[in-house]
Amino acid sequence: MARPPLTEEELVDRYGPHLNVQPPGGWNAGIEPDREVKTHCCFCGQQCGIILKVKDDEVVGFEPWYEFPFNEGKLCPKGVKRYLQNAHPDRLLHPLERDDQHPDGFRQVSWEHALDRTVAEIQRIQAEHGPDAVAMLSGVSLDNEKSYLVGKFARLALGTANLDYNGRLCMVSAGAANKKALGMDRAPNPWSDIPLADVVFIAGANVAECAPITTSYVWRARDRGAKLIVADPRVTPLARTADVFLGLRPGTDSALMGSILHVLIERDWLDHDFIEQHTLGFEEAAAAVREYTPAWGESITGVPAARIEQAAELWGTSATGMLLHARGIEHHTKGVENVLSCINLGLATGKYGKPGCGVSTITGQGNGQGGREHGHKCDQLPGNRDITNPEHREYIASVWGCDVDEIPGKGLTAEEIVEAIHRGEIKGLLSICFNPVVSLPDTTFTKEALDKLEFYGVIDFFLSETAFHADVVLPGSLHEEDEGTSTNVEGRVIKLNPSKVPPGEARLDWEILLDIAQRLGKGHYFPYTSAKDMFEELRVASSGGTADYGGITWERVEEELGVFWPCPTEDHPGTKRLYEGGVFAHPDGKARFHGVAFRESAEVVDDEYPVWLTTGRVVSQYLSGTQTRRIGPLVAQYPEPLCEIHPRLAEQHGIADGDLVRVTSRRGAMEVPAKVVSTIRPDTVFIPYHWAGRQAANQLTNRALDPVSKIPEYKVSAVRLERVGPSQHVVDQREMDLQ
Ligand SMILES: Nc1nc2c(c(=O)[nH]1)N[C@H]1C(S)=C(S)[C@@H](COP(=O)(O)OP(=O)(O)OC[C@H]3O[C@@H](n4cnc5c(=O)[nH]c(N)nc54)[C@H](O)[C@@H]3O)O[C@H]1N2
Ligand SMILES: Nc1nc2c(c(=O)[nH]1)N[C@H]1C(S)=C(S)[C@@H](COP(=O)(O)OP(=O)(O)OC[C@H]3O[C@@H](n4cnc5c(=O)[nH]c(N)nc54)[C@H](O)[C@@H]3O)O[C@H]1N2
Ligand code: SF4
Ligand SMILES: [Mo]
Repeated sequence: MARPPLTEEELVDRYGPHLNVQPPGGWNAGIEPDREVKTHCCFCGQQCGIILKVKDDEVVGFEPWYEFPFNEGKLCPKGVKRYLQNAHPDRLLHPLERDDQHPDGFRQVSWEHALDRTVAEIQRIQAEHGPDAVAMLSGVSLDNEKSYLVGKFARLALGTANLDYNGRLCMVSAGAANKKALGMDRAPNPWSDIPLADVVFIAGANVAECAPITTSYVWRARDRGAKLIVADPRVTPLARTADVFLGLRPGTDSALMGSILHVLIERDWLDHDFIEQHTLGFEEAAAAVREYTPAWGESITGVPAARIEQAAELWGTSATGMLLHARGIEHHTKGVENVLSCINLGLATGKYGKPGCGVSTITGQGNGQGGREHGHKCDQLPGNRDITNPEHREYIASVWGCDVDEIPGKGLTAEEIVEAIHRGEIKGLLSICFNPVVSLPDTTFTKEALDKLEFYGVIDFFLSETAFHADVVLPGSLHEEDEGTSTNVEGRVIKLNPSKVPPGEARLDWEILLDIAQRLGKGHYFPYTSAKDMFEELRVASSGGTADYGGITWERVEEELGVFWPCPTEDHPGTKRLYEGGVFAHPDGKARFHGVAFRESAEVVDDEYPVWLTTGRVVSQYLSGTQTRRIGPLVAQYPEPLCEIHPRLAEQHGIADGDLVRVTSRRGAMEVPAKVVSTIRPDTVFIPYHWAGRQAANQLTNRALDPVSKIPEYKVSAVRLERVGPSQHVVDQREMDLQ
């Protein structure tokens, strides 16, 4: 039986007064705002338009922004409640320094002291161990301006090669595959193309909970009669309405897509003209799937052969079609291959460069798109340039006014940085907008690594579980306190407007970085007085790159309600749909097929660990939860992680709904209440990962990485289950937050 929702009293009782359960002044208090600010939601990559109501320099509520074309006023529960993190009692208001004698573990210090200590430690470590012994980790909840700044800051102020970002846990498999196959890394379509598709194929994306606004685009296609195919080990809310549901075993997407390609070829549901004129490598892709009959596909994926044929027929015989994928196919040691196998289906049937046609990745974090273009990544320079390409380096050196040799080479990726810290090779770390203790696989390993650091500085607005391992915590800015641009799931650049100033002694993130650069003696490279100065430089730095923002101005973005890149000049309208006329972004204009052979995940089930574990999200919580676990109504909706188990698997283990279950993998174990549901495969369990400490799903996950993208395999681990007893609430949430 489902548990009744917690009352407000129960919530405060259980989670403590640090939880914001009410807006200032109470619900619907009818507060008259002083100002209304048109901006965008701080959470996912949909970047919905929203109007924030501001009174006395506090955000006190929101209004729908109906004119913004992407969401037309619609918001999901997180967008509606996001303003409650504002004025939160946990907000960091002063710099902190580790103090093991202090009851909180930290003492309050002056900015002067915090910055001096940070810079002194960076300089000491670099003098003793070389520049790359200090690494930086960053995140793409940061806007384009800050993403650009961090890329330049790490290379020129810190002088380290070892900069990477949390998109490494998110978008990189899609990014690598898009670049390999199509020459450019962006969804090929504006979302207004979705309603024009005759078939919508959703692979490894829980659209209704994780890209909620995209649901309305799918409904519009359905209203026109479009068919829906969904591939997921769980019958997600949208999958319940699918014409063809492909309930595959986790980690078998390339086998599924390979079998579909096999059928397309066998039945000749191919666009031969398109293949001939606009692509290379079809033979190689066809050869790889020669043996992948639907019967073989069934034996690997568990999806009945007849359904594989049905999916192939719908995709192959529809005049238009869009395939949307997300982390369900990308969080794998073969994440890049999985995406390439989807792109093969699009190319084989000519579904590119036309209205209602395309294979698109659904971006994750707020600026998951823009943040992966402007030099945040360990191998990248602005405009999606390559840090190992001499011409690209020369160009960026000319924009930055530095010697080309001052720009370090390619560095380590996020998980590799943590491994190098664990090995003792990297000794100092600065992080902004990243919570690796909760979000990286194998929590124990991550914590061990962080505790080996000689110096760790964190910039955040809450004391995240990771910040708790820091030596110095610098209080940065919340989304609504800064100004800049972000790039949504469609490649549409949008404008974020400030509602208030940071409280207490908290400062804008970019001002903190500029101060550190100044103290490191590199201030001359960062002569900015506003975020707009950084955007103007980003425009020049990205010009001529594949992600070209040269013609985009803040003013245009506001006036046009978003501008799509590439947009090389101010009189260029921006590019909504890529690859029109079958012209791809490789120098010869042709797309590449790839031969994709199925291989197993890094870890497979066996007698000791006989159950597949996959992890992901729920609608009311966001990422590592630092923000949404502090917003009362969102916590009320889903207060703690639950383990989804099929009734048959539950019965085998004597588990009833609500019972506490111990889930054990080779990395660790956790105890979590069971949610017995018939919407999951009987050989698989699912745990959302938004919680910390003993409630963290990443205690169980595997550090195995995709060899190309270096994304961790969050979607496949082998576990065993044991019933512990009837449900109980294991620990106090406050204790959790601090572990
Ligand atoms: N509510 C909410 N929304 C979010 C976020 C959030 O934290 N909360 N985060 C944002 C971010 S950063 C991201 S990356 C996106 C993620 O968005 P999604 O990728 O849609 O979300 P996930 O829950 O990680 O995984 C999606 C689906 O993959 C399925 N899956 C698991 N294993 C496999 C597999 O092997 N193959 C296939 N085909 N499917 C599999 C899961 O059952 C799940 O339904 O969401 C964004 N939006
Ligand atoms: N098991 C499992 N693990 C996963 C996933 C999964 O599906 N399963 N998904 C992975 C994915 S797709 C992602 S994207 C990652 C996300 O993992 P993280 O990036 O670690 O998660 P966030 O919650 O975004 O952490 C961001 C931190 O930055 C802070 N922050 C947010 N905005 C700002 C800002 O503007 N300025 C500053 N200074 N700080 C800010 C927040 O308070 C928070 O502490 O998790 C990954 N981990
Ligand atoms: S769909 Fe994403 S951007 Fe829109 S309101 Fe929800 S979390 Fe915010
Ligand atoms: Mo993500």
